[in-house]
Amino acid sequence: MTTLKVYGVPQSRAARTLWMVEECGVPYEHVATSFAKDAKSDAYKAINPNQRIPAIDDDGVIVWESMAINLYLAKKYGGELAPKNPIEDAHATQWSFWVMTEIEKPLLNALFARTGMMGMTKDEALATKYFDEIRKPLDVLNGHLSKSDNLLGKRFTVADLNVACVLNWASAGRFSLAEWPKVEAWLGKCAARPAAQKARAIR
Ligand SMILES: N[C@@H](CCC(=O)N[C@@H](CS)C(=O)NCC(=O)O)C(=O)O
Repeated sequence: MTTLKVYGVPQSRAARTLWMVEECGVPYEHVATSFAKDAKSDAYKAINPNQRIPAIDDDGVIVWESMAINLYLAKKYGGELAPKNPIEDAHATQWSFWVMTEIEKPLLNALFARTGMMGMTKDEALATKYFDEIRKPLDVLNGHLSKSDNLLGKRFTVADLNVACVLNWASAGRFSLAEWPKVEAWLGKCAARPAAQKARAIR
């Protein structure tokens, strides 16, 4: 019996959760909660009082915040995707916080400014200004990936998934990452994973 529910339409940050559950190979029910309407209902408020997506209900355990959800799913169902010791755990947390604080907001703003999504006026100068804010963090990531195949070492883990799912917005906005060749190559490998492709197909 499926006890894991994933809330959120795939055209949202819920795509991260869907990628993770596909990696875990765990049975789940996808509740395609829209952020504009369904997430504002009283019923959903009981799942996520912030009224945002994604959220999960794992047999009564409710978790919201996309990075926290993925770290939880990795540890519970992820096998090799999970941190194996406190050091890996610290580094998985580090990279997850890093991508949310250093990359997510400017990259999303750059995407909106370039594409006019979410009602924004297309403004290429603004898109460039926002993208410029992530150049330094991209240098940091490129430097790390020059010494390591993946973020925690040889194998692909939740740290890679959490960082890659945010950086995927660069291709959605047609921002070239060619200046950061290690990042570009690593991101390509992440996106080619069967679970990532399966999650994308849900759209
Ligand atoms: N920090 C949260 C952000 C969640 C979030 O903002 N989700 C958007 C959809 S991608 C949402 O629900 N927006 C509705 C709103 O802000 O009212 C996370 O990573 O889970």
